[in-house]
Amino acid sequence: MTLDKDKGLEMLRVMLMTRAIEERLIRLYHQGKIYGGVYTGYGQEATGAATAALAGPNDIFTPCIRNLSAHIGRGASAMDVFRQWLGRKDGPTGGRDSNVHFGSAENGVYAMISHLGAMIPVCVGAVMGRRYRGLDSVGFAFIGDGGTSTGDFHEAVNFAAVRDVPVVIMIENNHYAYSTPTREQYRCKHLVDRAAGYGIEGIRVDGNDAVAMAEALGPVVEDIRRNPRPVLVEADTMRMRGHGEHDDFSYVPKELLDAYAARDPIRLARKQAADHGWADDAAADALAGEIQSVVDDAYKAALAESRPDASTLTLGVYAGD
Ligand SMILES: Cc1ncc(C[n+]2csc(CCOP(=O)(O)OP(=O)(O)O)c2C)c(N)n1
Repeated sequence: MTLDKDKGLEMLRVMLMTRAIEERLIRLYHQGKIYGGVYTGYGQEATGAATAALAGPNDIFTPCIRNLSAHIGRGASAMDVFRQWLGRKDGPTGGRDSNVHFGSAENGVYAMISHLGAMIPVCVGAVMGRRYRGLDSVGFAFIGDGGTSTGDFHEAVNFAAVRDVPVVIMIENNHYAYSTPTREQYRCKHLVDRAAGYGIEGIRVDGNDAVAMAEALGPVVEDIRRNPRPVLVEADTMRMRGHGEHDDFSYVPKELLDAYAARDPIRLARKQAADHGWADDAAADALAGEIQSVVDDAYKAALAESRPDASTLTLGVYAGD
């Protein structure tokens, strides 16, 4: 599959937007303006950008904590994200949550819950529901290397396999599950080797190269949309910051970080854009500048907004409130 200029530039936009938002969230966290932790997908922006570029309007996404780019790729704005993290009343969760647990029914993005693996069966079930209604939906379920050790992961992948549910189960292998390295997580060579055990196809991709990933997965997504079945994808990537901003990640060898810094997803996307003739350096700089000003305006505007009024605390607990 060869990507066109629109898709190529859209992926670059999504990654630049995600990076600019997360850089600001990190600062807001260190300024004490965000309650609780801040978890980012810094260095992992390509997976969400590539999958969103391949998805259709009826598709379902269940992102995890590293997948802000999937939210952005499906239509979330910088304002949505800052309102959410700052707990503002007009944010996606109305200020009830000030963390990653937000989604958008309109965009087909389900708000994650924290229990690792638990969103995969949700994604599988949601796609089945839409398929029963005659829609052409495909699911995109994200999980980390650590999350693949859960029972929910196994149950959901096996169930999707025997029911032929078209879901892309995207394992982002970023080398660490908090401080647990992959050598203490699994014994197979690659996580994607497990696909054979489920009787499904497995594909290993460079998780930092959005263009290469979209080119590799594009035909697969089209095929499972027509001939429904799940596919297991392992994206090789790296968590470039701590588990959350409270974590100094001193347990990660510097050489590993250096190796992946040289393959930063945005750097690769810019190179691909230049090589394909979609955007030269000046055009990519201009795009980054425009995005930065959108992000700067959004966080300032969100900071100026109010939190929900305490008297509304019990509203929305039951449907119809
Ligand atoms: C079932 C379950 N066990 C433990 C946790 C606590 N926990 C949250 S994130 C995390 C590490 C996740 O690692 P991984 O799946 O590799 O994703 P990454 O953070 O590297 O993206 C753990 C242990 C949890 N949320 N759910």
